[in-house]
Amino acid sequence: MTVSEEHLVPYGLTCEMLDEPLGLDEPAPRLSWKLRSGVRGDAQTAYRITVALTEDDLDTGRLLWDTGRRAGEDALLVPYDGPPLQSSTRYHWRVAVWDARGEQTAHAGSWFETGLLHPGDWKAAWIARDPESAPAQDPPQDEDRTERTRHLLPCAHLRRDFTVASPLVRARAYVSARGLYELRINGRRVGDAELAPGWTEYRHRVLYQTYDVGDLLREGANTVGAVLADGWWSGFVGFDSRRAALHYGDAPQVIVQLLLDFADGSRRWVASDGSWREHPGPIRYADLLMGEFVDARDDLPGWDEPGYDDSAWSPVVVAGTDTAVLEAAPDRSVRVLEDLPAQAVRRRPDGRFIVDLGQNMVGRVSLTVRGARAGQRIRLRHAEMLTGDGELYLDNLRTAEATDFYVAAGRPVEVFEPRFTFHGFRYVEVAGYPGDLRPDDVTGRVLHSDTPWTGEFTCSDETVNKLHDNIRWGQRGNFVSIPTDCPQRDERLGWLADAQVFLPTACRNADVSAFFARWMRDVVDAQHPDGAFGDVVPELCMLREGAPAWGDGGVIIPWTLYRVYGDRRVLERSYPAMKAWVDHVHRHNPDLVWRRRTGNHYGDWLQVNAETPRDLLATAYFARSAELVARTAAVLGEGADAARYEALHAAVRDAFIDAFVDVDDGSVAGGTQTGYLLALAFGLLPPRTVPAAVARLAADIEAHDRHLTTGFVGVSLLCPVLAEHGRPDLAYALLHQDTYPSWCYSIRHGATTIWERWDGWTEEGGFQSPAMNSFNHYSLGSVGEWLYGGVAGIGQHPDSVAYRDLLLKPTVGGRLTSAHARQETARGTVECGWSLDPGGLRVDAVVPPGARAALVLPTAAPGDVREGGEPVSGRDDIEVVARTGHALTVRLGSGRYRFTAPPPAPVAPSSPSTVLLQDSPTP
Ligand code: RAM
Repeated sequence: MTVSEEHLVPYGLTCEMLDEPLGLDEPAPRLSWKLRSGVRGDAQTAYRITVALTEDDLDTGRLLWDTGRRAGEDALLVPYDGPPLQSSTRYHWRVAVWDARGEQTAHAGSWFETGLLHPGDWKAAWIARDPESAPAQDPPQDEDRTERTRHLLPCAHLRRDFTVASPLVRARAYVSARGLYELRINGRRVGDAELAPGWTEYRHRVLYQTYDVGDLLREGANTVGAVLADGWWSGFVGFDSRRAALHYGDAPQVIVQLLLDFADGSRRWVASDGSWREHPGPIRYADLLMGEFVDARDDLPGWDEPGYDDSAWSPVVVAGTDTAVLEAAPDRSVRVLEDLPAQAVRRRPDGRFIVDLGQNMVGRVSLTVRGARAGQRIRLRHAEMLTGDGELYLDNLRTAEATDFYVAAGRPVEVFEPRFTFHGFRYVEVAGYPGDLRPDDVTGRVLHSDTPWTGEFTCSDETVNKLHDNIRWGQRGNFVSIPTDCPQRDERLGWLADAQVFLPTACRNADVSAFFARWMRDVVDAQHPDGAFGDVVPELCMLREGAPAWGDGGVIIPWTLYRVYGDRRVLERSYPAMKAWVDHVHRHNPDLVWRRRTGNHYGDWLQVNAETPRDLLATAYFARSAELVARTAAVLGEGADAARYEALHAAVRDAFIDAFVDVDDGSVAGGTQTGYLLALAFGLLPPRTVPAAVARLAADIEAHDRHLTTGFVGVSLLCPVLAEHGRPDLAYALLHQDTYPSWCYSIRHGATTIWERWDGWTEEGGFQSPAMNSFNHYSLGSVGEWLYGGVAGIGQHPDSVAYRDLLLKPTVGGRLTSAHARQETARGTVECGWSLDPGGLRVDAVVPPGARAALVLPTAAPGDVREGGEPVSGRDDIEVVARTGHALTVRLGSGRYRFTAPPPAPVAPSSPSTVLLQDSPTP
């Protein structure tokens, strides 16, 4: 329908937070749309959703479900409530909206498709290479095999031929693996998912992907094939020096089911079973940590096409028929989402080349090889950093070998790109390359979970922009199927604290709703029977109960997803587990100071000589989790629970004050920045104590010559707490600081990602201990949230959900002369930005239909504020709600606004700290 963009228009339609999802298995999938309108103050006043089997049916009114005209602003996650959905069926849906005048202005349509909803829908069996079958290849004798790679087995290629006897109207492939798979049909790769089916808590769920394969099949002879690698199922995972065999299985398996719908209305399944045949092929081994070894002389030309002679291949074995563990992937796959050209190639005296991609990235390289002789062996090693003499710095990879081998087939031009491994690197060493390696021969293929970018931040300071860029690279590199801590060494685990501190930043940058909601299912399922969440999920290597701030991720993450995306279902599904966690902590700490059952208590991990008392940190988190469980209970209508956990929250807060706070002088035990930050951010102090505590926090930062000392736990709170409590000057001082320890210190020394440790590399000490020193960790990048929320000023009211009640509060300060953020929220586009120029201050804001905003405009002359060139008072589109000496607060409905005002008075670093601390020095 063509409509004027002037009026209310729905766009960005999603089902289960995905755009046109293929193969969902939610029985009541939720439909959402965003809104835009050129009319100020516009809002949706009613909507109507219709669902049918075809678009024609939507037009002609042959509907399966029709909400009728429903009054209200709802546009988010409206659950389908029509007749039960059928398996493997596409449903078309349409939403029509009525605007603020009550007129129907536009409609938009989309579709979703169901997967295999019922256990009986799976006809396929898990198949695998027969461990008894004679190896079709000589046992590995490659001199480059190491102790760890010696026992890795070739990637099985599995195939079968089949005939399509009559015209098809539709074909689907449902595929999964215990391991990693690549599906092939008639010589072509199916889909572009990488590392599929992804990593989940395999004991509870293995995901399957759905592909539309209609274009790949033809009438007559067809072939389906799969290549199978160990991946997380049976490869090396984490830092145990053993293979994952002990965690999951000892060899990979695949399950494939093709659905063929014929023009005559009949249907046929082609399913993996004992009739498939198997052969090793060119991939001698592939392992996520160790790397991939391809011998192109063993290529199997035509193996995935009809007419191939597989008589020398071995029969597969049926490894199982258990399909209950299979769930439709509810989020987007890992994909190659960017290519990086090599920036420079340096030849070493011995003929090796060191390639610089200019960016610490995650993925692998594509290497073009020209004129190699058959059997020529090329070795690729990967590293994040170089040593002083220009060689790869490999020590921090620990036991991860991150080494790929390619043995050339001897063709004039060959391209090597490993398929079942990934590395974290900026530099690649290429050894054994024939002739001269040119930058054009190497491309960095960046892969990560496809979580669409939704946020933009930019400001007038290039170092701050670089920090933002580095934060985003940390997000890319560590959202690989699960949120990991690091992508390079033998770890790459789903640490809960890292995830919870970074999640607010992640949600600003990208739509991580489906990605995190899916991971939360695993967090819940991995909960220990007594209620403890783990430190890492999927749970392996670290089997103890979660530490304070780590286990609490199980409470904080679903709450954050609800606040940002309005995902109530993730709250409902996590709620019993959230409660059980708080009950577990409470049961073992009846005196409400969390001292017992603290797991591997990491404290304020990787702080800088400022150890926060661990009981204090733990108790602050106990209070926070109790509070969030209470708020969750209230959202879910569990009134009695809400009261009970609110009482617990209040009691833990009292216990915190008794144990750790001097309410008169504002000191908090230990006197660390993180101690003050936790007390202030989590609302643990009596109001009268707050100013003194802020002053002490500020004094500590000053005492460190305006440097931070925070680790993973405190760092995300620093700038927001300082700015909220009247010290934006200090928040900016820390943001701009570029001597050690600071964010910009790493940038000054060439960082292109966020480092795990403030002192990952220093001028004085060089590299930190290689025992734990990642150069691609997102935790210390949790300041990204403040760039959007504080610097540019996009926030929401504490009770607001999915940016319904915006709080736009730009923070003019630091070295900046402008800052601007744009966020595609679940409701639509939100923008806030400011610039200082000789004419004064300009503030731009965009509020989507259905949202409203309070905008706090910092200016020395609130009486002189104008919008669109006109004064703001007496207007019906802008309500002035407060005027103080240095700010004007206005309330806005939807629309695009441009305010101009005299600039704010320079922020005088307020001095209560000085006054106070003369009387009572810091402890
Ligand atoms: C290391 C990593 C990780 C952190 C744990 C406690 O393995 O730094 O990010 O969460 O320690």
